[in-house]
Amino acid sequence: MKNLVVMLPTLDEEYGLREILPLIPKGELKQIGWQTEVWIIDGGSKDLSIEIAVEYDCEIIKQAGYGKGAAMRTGFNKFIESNKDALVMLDADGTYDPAEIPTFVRNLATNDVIIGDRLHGTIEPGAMTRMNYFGNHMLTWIASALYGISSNDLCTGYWGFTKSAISRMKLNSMRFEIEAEMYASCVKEGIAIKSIPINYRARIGEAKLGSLVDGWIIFKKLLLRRIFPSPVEAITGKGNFDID
Ligand SMILES: Nc1nc2c(ncn2[C@@H]2O[C@H](COP(=O)(O)OP(=O)(O)O)[C@@H](O)[C@H]2O)c(=O)[nH]1
Ligand SMILES: [Mg+2]
Repeated sequence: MKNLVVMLPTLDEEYGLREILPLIPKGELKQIGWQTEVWIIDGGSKDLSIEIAVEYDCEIIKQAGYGKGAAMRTGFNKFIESNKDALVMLDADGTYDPAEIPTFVRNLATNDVIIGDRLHGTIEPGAMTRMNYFGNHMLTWIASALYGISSNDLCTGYWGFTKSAISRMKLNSMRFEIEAEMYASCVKEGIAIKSIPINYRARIGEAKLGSLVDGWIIFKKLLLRRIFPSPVEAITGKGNFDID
């Protein structure tokens, strides 16, 4: 039996967690040879997120620093030190369907990194504002043009990784630019990314991403990593959590 971590960055997602935690298909994963543990990387939730996570036997990890990027790096570090074999991350807000986790895991048998591609999958009505739709396409196009390796959906929050891929990525993002940096780092390290189309649903609860400011930060990160391919200090979450 191999060991899988399902990692959920969480900041006040009681409604999302209530919906998705029961949908994580641990039984189906066991049938295909995977024992699953769910890690909640908590950014200091003040609602009932933690209580719900405890109810569903999740491991609760307090993130270092602030922001989704710092949270993912906290989780990646813990994963590297663990005896687990693969990791699937998805947002805790109900936008991604946990029923698709086994597809990610099956694809990890022959690929190091899998992304859930919303832009060539199904975006349910109301799931993405017009501005976000435009912004996601534009950033994805810019990433492909800058790096010469096509990205299908730069900002997706649904990813699967082998341990080797996570150990090789070098990251220092604090916020929502983390996915762009993961793409850039995979290109730099020569790790191929396979896309699989997924279903993207409307969020449950309140969004934390402010489209314009975060779009700008993502764009700057793409440029920065094109010029300086690795961060100077923080490597996969180790090091400084205060720099931006
Ligand atoms: N641990 C942690 N999670 C966060 C933080 N900010 C956002 N998240 C989580 O990251 C995921 C994506 O956030 P969301 O607001 O939905 O952004 P969007 O989907 O990109 O619009 C959700 O599961 C959030 O709860 C943070 O500072 N810390
Ligand atoms: Mg979301």
